[in-house]
Amino acid sequence: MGAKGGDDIVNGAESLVRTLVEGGVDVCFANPGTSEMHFVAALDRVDGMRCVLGLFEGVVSGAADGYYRMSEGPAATLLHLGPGYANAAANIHNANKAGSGMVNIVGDHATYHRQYDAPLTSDIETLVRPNSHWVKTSPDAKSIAADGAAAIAAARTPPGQIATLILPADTAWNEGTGPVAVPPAAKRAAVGSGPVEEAAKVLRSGEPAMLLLTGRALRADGLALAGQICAKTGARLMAQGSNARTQRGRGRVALERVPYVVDQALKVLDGLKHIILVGSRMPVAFFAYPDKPSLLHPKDCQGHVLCTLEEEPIGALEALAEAVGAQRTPAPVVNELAPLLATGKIEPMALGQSLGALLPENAIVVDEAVTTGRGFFAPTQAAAPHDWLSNMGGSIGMGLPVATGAAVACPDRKVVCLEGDGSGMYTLQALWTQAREGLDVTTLLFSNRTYQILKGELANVGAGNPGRKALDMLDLSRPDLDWVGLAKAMGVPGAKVTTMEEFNRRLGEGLATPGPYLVEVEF
Ligand SMILES: Cc1ncc(C[n+]2csc(CCOP(=O)(O)OP(=O)(O)O)c2C)c(N)n1
Ligand SMILES: [Mg+2]
Repeated sequence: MGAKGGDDIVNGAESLVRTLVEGGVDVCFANPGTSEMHFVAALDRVDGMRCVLGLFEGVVSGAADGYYRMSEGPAATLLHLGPGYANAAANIHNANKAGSGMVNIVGDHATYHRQYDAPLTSDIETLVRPNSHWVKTSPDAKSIAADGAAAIAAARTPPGQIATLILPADTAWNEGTGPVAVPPAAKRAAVGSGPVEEAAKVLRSGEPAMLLLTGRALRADGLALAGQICAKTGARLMAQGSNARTQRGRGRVALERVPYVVDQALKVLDGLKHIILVGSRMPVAFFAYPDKPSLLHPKDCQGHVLCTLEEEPIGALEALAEAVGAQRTPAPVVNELAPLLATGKIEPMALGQSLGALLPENAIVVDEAVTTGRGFFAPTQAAAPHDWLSNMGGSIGMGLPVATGAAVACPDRKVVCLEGDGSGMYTLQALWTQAREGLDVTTLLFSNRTYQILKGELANVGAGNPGRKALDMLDLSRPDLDWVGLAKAMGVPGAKVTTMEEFNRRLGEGLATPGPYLVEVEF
């Protein structure tokens, strides 16, 4: 069998790349291998595809997640067989929970080569299925473009889906077709009158009620409507514990999140009789703990679905505002001044305060600050308007990659990545991609040299008093990580700070200079 794919014919890989570009998928986060070489070669022959190399597949998939959250269009990923996918899987899990769409292209052995069980052979379909809404192995080169178009359509299905196209090497190098047009994107379904009437009835009853928001409803327009409804009816307003993208800051309706700590969450939700679910589900504890409930709402509290995550929330909130007569009620927006800079010793609330003071207008905040950042919402509430992106799937190592993808999606906006030292070590290669692509990301690396959160969790699960061996599993010292050195080695300048004055200066410096910058916050 002669390998084709010279300049004279359009091979399968090229027909796929053309289909992607013409279908509006013009960014590909990639970590290729031999089976993807024809795809890589096609990049030179097709204009319009921006290809971004990640040096670990978790960077690739996390970047696709951040890209989708900010651009609302899927990026492609290029991954090398089963192991490449497996390395990407944790951040695909996170993206899936975030409702982010992406088109994964996973190379495979040539169809006729699979039977010989060469080293990289594995059952890719089985590996990818749990985190993919759409899976297909392309059977031949003539099918690839059509399969690619179907994958894009699947990825665009609201709120965003994971589509995985497996590309055997011979389907990439044999003669393909022209590009295939992508079917029109599915629209979010409108909510009917039933759920609106039910929610309105609950709100009119005067019983203690709360609107619980997530997903698309957390943009400024949805928040304004929810703010009007709550101001008019006296209902409370909250967001889920984690949310893919929340618009916050001055001029917007502020809201609290359901706390992570079970006892705090139980207290916050105590007394409620009704929760109106706007894209959300009834709140559940992140983990089970002995003698604590999994469900966080009071026993006699009822849930009412106004809309699901897939449905269109703005129309539903408009209809609800009308039904309760809130159209002319002013939404209670934040109009305080941003906080002043904190000084002195570094501690979490001081960091939040200075962050609130310095966040530039329209910043994108990616939050994987874990314990350090748990209280950052309050002091950043009156910061300049910004978007806040959280970890949706609980798999740490999303922060630096999501920030990378968000910066690719929004080159005119400043990205501020809040990163724990433990979480940061999973996917620190993202810093290299930020340097190579000149991405405007300022990373605040919270170097407490521990898995701090797990110290609390050890006690919470009733595991008893930890001894030396157990504590060593939660400790990141011996040796201490040199984050400024790590960043520098990957082409990202940075500085270490040990006081709030230095923090303020260095964060200011990072924000004022284009390109990536890292502040190692030692405390
Ligand atoms: C993929 C994955 N592995 C392990 C964990 C368990 N885990 C949760 S938080 C955490 C440590 C976080 O440490 P760090 O980022 O330093 O946050 P800190 O609590 O110190 O602020 C670990 C290991 C996880 N959530 N995901
Ligand atoms: Mg830590």
